[in-house]
Amino acid sequence: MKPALKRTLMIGLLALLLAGLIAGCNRGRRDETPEPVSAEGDLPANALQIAAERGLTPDDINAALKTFMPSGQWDEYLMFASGGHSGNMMVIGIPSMRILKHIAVFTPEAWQGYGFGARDIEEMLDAGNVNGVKIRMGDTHHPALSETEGDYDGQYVFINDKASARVAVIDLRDFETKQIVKDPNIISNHGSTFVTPNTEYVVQGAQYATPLGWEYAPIEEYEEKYRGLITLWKFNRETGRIVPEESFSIEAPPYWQDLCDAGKLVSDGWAFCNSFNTEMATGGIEDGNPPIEAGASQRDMDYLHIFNWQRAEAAVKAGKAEMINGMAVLRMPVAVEEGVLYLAPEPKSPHGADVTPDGKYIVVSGKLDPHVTIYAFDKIEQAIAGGNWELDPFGVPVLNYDAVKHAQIELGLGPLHSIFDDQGFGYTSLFLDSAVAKWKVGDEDPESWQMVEKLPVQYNIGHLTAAEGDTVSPDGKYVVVLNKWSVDRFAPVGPLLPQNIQLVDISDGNFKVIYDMAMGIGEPHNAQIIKTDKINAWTAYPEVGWDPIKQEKSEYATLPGEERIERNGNTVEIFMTSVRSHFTPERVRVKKGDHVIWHITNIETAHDATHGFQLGGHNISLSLEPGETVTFELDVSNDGTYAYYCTEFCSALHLEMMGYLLVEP
Ligand code: CUK
Ligand code: CUA
Repeated sequence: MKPALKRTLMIGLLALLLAGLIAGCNRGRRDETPEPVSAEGDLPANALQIAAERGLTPDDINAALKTFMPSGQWDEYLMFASGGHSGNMMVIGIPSMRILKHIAVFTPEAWQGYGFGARDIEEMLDAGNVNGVKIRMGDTHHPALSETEGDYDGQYVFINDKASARVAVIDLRDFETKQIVKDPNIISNHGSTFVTPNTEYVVQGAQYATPLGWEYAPIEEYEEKYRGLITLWKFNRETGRIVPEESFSIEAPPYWQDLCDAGKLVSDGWAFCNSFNTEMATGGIEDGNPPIEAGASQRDMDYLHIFNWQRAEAAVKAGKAEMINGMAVLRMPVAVEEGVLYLAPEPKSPHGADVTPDGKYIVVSGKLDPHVTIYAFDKIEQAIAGGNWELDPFGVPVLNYDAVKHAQIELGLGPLHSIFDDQGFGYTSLFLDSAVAKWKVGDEDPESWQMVEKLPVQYNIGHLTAAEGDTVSPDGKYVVVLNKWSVDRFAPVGPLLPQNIQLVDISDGNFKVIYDMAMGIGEPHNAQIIKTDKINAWTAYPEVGWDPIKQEKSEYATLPGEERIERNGNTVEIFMTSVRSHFTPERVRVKKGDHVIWHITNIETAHDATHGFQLGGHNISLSLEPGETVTFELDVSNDGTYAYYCTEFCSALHLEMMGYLLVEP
């Protein structure tokens, strides 16, 4: 037997042994449930004493009992929260509020080997570059779980980057980002991402208007040249990718489009985006104009954008779109002609637009109006059919407000976003009041829409979310409020404070905060909460030698015994394996000036047997999850002696899991 093969076999055996040991002690959920307490109250004798010593109130004890997760037990729900200007996404267990994962999306993240050398990931991130500028940050706002018939299906999650108008696709088999697409015609998005009920499209509304393609135009020509945009990114569920060639945009007036929501059930085929700054203020305080925030808040009404994506799709297929910077765009006059785009007045500087679970009503919150305004979808249809509109300065029909407005509920100051439970209640965040308003979702009778009660939260709530709360069948049980300020809620950590994410118990008529969670790694804007058992995540990649970006076996997969170093002129290609506690080969010799292509396959298949790889002095950090093959490339411009080593404490001999890169002068 060749020594190399013999060594490989020995290492393989050792790995199997260790894998067995680990699998034996790691069965996931708690499998031997000790006898639970009985309802008659056989609590440990010191329970009340502990509570008294800690100064806990009965409410505190109740909250602790509802959120405590026994060791080894799984949370009932997973919350996908945006990470704001961290550019990433978080996965948080509910009700424990434990952070389970920080998913790297737009911003490099060394722990996950994301954006530090891995070639496929660099290529994916580069697809989001703008005009040749390498973009390695983002501002994520609205995660959207994929849906089937208006219900979360647990397959994918999407999220936007507001700063550069990009959208990312994350596959929930491995919770990793697979694709980033850049809108070629806008530079900021905000009404993004929202999916249509069968994830046919990922909806993206723009925000700050620019000329299409963000080319230069004097700001004095704002009304003529600047435009808003709504993009429908076509999603292919089989390939798990957005298909830009089948995607299209709808040109809109240069109002600042804000949040969007897709219609569902009766309103399927339609989508709704509100807007602000229909004043078309552009600032210029230097030139004696009102400041932007005042200029953009002068009118009593802004416009809800109501658009039919199915008609838009048909018009694009009929060749009525214009190609602009490689994207099919339905220009405004065509969109109006085809019955694709309408507006409806909405009070005043609105923020959230949320469709009720039955798809019959659209709830709009005006930041500067104490009400939420409810539009009835059937009234919108009637107004459209009856031509009950006037034209805005861009020729877009503005439906008669009184004809489409169904009800208003006075909730309090600064209403932003709304979400729903399973008992027929809506919940709206009140930013200025620092409170959540609970209200009755009514019916055809406008008087049936009623305020119920208010809950103070700490402080300045932005979004709120509920268990499956924006699907056709909300679960109730929990509302999570995502507060912007935490001020005095946590021990001091310097001037930059965490946000305060609070869990609210809404089960059985409750309406109480039961957990404060400091979010110290980003500012979550929106979040969505899905039942944990809808997620079918892999524990290891399906085959050893897996390429997670292509989701198929890699052409560079290297199995034990196939490790080698090949030289071709100045190019050196390394085929390496990793297994507890060993990289093969252990010595890599190259010459200064060589181009190195380095493939590493983690040949482990055991649950959690991840290795990391960092190479000092070269900015290389990889995560090698069980079965994964990763490639990085390097121009070795400095001679010297470098250590590479495993960064995950994977075994007792983890510190020995290393090797030398020897660069000869
Ligand atoms: S936004 Cu941040 S609180 Cu981007 Cu949906 Cu309202
Ligand atoms: Cu592999 Cu540590």
